[in-house]
Amino acid sequence: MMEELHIPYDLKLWDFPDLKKPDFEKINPNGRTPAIEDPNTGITLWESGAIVEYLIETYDKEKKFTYTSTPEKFYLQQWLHFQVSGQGPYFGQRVWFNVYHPEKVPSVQERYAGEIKRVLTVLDSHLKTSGSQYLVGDKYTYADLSFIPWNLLLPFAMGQDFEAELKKDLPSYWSWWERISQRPATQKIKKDREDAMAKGH
Ligand SMILES: N[C@@H](CCC(=O)N[C@@H](CS)C(=O)NCC(=O)O)C(=O)O
Repeated sequence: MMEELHIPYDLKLWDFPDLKKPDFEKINPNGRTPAIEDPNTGITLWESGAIVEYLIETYDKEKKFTYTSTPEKFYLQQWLHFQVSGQGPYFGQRVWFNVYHPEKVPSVQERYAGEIKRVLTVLDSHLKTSGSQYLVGDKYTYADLSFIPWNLLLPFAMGQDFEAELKKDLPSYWSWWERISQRPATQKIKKDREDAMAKGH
């Protein structure tokens, strides 16, 4: 969101064990990323959905990535809530049980793999039915954007062949994903994240 809005920012990377220590818990008592500190307003904020809404309301003065009309503004909230409660947790649990959990539990790994495909199928059928290029109306908004960080991790969460499967099975989703993932702001954060992961973060 900050890249799209051209808001200058410093990115501070935290390693997982440090998130549950006092230095980070002062920023987010829930000990999870993302969180922001905005020196322009003095606000400290956590929960990705609240951060996105704050950035839009504070910095998107031209309403480039949002709507103020009804019902569009509520549809934006609907997709953001779906991302936060539907996409984020399922994708996150898949990564946890695939990569970090001390035992392999195939039925649990399959459960979250199935949920990932189901969540993406919801996006696909909406895009197919609406015939629109974006989730709400014909404008790229914070609703589309909110799905990017987890989607970029799909090859890591689901394996390298998964994107070919999506291209075949969910064509409306796939053309939407190509459209939004090719944006310069998305490419920039993708590279930043790959560089951070290569350095062991
Ligand atoms: N509902 C939160 C979820 C945050 C979340 O799960 N963050 C993960 C990012 S990978 C995290 O910090 N995990 C590390 C941990 O739980 O220790 C949001 O949307 O901001």
